[in-house]
Amino acid sequence: MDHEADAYRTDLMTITRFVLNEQSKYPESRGDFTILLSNIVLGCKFVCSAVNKAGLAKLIGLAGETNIQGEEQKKLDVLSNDVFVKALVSSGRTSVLVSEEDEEATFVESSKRGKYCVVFDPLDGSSNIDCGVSIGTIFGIYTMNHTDEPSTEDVLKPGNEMVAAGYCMYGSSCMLVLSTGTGVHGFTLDPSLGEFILTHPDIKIPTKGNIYSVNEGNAQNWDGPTTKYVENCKFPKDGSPAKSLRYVGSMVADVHRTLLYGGIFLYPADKKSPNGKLRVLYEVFPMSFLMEQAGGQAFTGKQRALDLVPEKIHERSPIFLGSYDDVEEIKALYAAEEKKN
Ligand code: FDP
Repeated sequence: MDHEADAYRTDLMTITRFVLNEQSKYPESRGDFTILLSNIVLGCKFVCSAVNKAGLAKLIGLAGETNIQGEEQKKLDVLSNDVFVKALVSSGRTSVLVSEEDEEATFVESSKRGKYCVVFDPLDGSSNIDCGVSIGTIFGIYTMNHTDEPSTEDVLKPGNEMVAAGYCMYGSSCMLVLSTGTGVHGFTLDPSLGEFILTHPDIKIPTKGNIYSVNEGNAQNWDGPTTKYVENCKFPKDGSPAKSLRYVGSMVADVHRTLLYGGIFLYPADKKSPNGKLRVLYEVFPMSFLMEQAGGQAFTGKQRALDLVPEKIHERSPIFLGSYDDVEEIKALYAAEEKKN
C-alpha cells in the first residue's frame, strides 16, 4: 500500500487551511486576509459553476439580449462582476475595488470598510466564452496604509506594493493560483467537496522554455525588438531548436501554460496600440507578481513591469513575461535598440 499517496488523499490542504497556516506566522494578524480570500474564493466558485452551465443556462450572448421568456439576460461577465463586487463589499475587509467591468472605482461605504483594496478582472478572455475555451478571473490585492477617505490613489500604486495576487482558471479543471509573496501555489477545485485543494505547491517556472505565445496577426505593426525576438523564436541563429507557438487568446490560459511549462507570453505595443492591450492593474500587475514569485520575469519593453506607476485605473501597458532567460533576451533587444537611438 502506498502510504504516502494515501496520506496525500486524506490530509487535504484546502486553500483556507493553507492561508491560515501562512497567517499563523504573523502573530499580529487578525484573520482579515483569510476572510477576504474566502470571499474571492466564493466568487471563483460561483463563476466556475456559471461557466460550466453557461450554454445550458443561456448565459452566453450579448448583455441586454432577452431570453425566450422575454426576460433580460445578464451576460456572464456582467454576472461575474456583480458576484465579485457583492462578495468583496460584504467581506467587510475592502475599501476600494477596481473592476475591468466598471468604468469608475467602487468606494465601499464606511460601515463596511476594511484595510484591503482589490483590483480584478472578473472574467478575462471574454471573447472565448461563447466557444467554451478556458477563461479566468484575475485579481491583485493592496493594503490601505491610512484611515482617511479612500481614493483611487490607494490603487494607483506600483505592482511591487501588492500584497497578494492570483487568478482562477475555468478550464478542463478549475484551478486557483495564488501568491501572497512567499512563492506561488496552485489549488484545484474538487467539485464533490466544493473546496480548492493544494495540488501544485511552490510552482517554479523553468528558467528557459520552448514556447512563445503572442497574437502574430499584429506582426505588421510591431516595433523592431519584438519583430526580432519573434523572428529569433522561429529561426534561432545559435543552432537551438525553433520554439513552438501556442496562443489561446485568453490571458489566464496563456499565462498558466507559461507558468507551468516555461517560455514567454507577450502582448507588445504596436503602431495601432502604442500601450499594448492589457490593463496594468488587473492583468499586467497580478500576472507579473506571480511570474516573479515563480522565478520568472516581467518586462514592459522599458522597465520591470512591477515598477510601473499607473496614472489611471484602466491604464494599459505592453508586457513580456515568462521564463527568466527568455525575458532576458527581449530585454537585451530593447537595450540594444535604445543604444542605437
Ligand atoms: P479578451 O479580449 O477575449 O477579453 O484583455 C483581454 C484579453 O482577452 C486577454 O485575456 C487576452 O490575452 C487578450 O485580450 C487577447 O487579445 P487579442 O485578441 O488581441 O489577441
